[in-house]
Amino acid sequence: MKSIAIRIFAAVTAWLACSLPAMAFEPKPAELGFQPAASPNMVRLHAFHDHLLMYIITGIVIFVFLLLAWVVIRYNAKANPVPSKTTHNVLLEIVWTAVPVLILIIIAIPSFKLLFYLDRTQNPDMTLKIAGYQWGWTYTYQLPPAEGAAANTEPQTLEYNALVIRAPKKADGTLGTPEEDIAEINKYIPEGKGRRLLETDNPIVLPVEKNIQILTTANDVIHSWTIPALGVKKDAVPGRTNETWVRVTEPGIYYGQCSEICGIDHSAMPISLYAVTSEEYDAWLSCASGGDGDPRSCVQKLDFDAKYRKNQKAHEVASTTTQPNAQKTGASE
Ligand SMILES: [Cu+2]
Repeated sequence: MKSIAIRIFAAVTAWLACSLPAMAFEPKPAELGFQPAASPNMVRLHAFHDHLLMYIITGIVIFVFLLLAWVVIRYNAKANPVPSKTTHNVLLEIVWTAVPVLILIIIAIPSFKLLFYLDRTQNPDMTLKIAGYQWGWTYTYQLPPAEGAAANTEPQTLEYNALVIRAPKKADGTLGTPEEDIAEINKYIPEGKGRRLLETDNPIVLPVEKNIQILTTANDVIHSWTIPALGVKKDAVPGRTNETWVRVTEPGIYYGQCSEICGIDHSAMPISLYAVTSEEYDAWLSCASGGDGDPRSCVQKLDFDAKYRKNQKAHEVASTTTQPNAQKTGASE
């Protein structure tokens, strides 16, 4: 009887999981918490924040607030005209040293466990190499070995740049209006569903449910490759290779940004990622590496937008066109 109930429950859960709409993992207006988690990395970060840090922070805030209120009310000049001259209290001093140390230890143990978990994956299914530069990202994929290739053949790679999509700069160096940016994005992504300042000309495409090793580096200054919903944030440092990993659990569109203040166009190096099924990923990789098109046109050819942006709302543009977005840019470009 019990096993039938479990089977029914499993079937319903599986059905619900399959019918979940492919969604876009993106920032929303007036958001307070994290974006929904879409990787085991982010699930653990959520748990660490929600089930440990939040309780400790809330307790400390309430305690300090009550302590302050007590001091203000009980020991102000009117209520306590003759103040005590006490200077030391051994017990109190031990307590206010030991308790914070204890709190830090309680935080440190799960925190280190989490850091090691996020550090690397033992069994990567694939590797994505990421290089940051002013102002964009270079992605390198390793291609599967050609049939009949010798074991010691150097693996072929697919390498491309991803740059923010926005309206071309005016002759006087000013940027376009939000509407002009959207018009530019609409050339790549149909139905106004592209996100301003978050879309790149060539997106990343990754398969879901695979352990992906991520290696970051940079060509000029320090950048940081970050996708909030995946719980990935890794500094990209010139002359150094940093490692992390991710396993995307939900198909959909993911957005991130460079998270290291890296110069004048720091805000113009977003990250856009399509997480697709393994079969779709293979089709995209062979299209993009086989000379059938660039990474974006292969996304269009394979109709990822129709499938993965189905439930994404069209971009809303502020009604005013006089918004002074015409920021002057530096002479270095
Ligand atoms: Cu950067």
